[in-house]
Amino acid sequence: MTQATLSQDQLKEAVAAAAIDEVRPHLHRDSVLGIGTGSTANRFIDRLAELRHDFAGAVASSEASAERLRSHGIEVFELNSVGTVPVYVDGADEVNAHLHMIKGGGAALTREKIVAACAERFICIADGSKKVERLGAFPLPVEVIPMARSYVARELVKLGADPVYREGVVTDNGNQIIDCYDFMIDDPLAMEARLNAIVGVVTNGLFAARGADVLLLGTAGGVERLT
Ligand code: ABF
Repeated sequence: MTQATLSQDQLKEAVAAAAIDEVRPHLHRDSVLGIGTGSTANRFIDRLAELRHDFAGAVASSEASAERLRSHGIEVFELNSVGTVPVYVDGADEVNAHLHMIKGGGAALTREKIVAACAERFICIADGSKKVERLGAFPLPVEVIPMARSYVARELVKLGADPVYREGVVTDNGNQIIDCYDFMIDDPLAMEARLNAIVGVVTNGLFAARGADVLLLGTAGGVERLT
């Protein structure tokens, strides 16, 4: 098969496989790995299952990933019972050349950000469609305390976003999601801090203050490794 015929699914498989090689040096009897959420992370979980006897277990950024890990016989730990996490592997909705990301399309952004904060190393796995010059074509998710939703939406309009309530979605933390459309982001670091300062915002999907350390990007030419 030529590289040009690789589907998005095959690119996700390729980066999941590459991520296994990336985490291998971190596998030992006591290590607890950080595991993300989404279809690319799921492929990584499925591959990790073969190595389940080589490490202690995992912390997960969502209930869905925790369930998948357990289904493979991988023990899932509470983050509070674990010290630092040597490595965290997760997908992204968009990633730029600085390895800043938009995440949270799957509504798991807060837990993802917490696990990322605890991780010594963040490995982002993504197919080539996720790489962008400027973040923002993908609607930026903001997790809000439910009673603050309208207030936060008004503040987001002042910042230039077109906020849309993601109806019917309740996060693993019992909160709601507002997606910011038409919101091109020139300075991800500054905007991440600005959004976090709005009262009622739990967190936002910009991962710039703590971006990825390594990006494994699935492209027609193979898996690119960017740092
Ligand atoms: C998580 O899963 C999220 O932060 C992001 O929204 C999503 C990416 O999903 P996929 O790998 O299915 O494209 O990593």
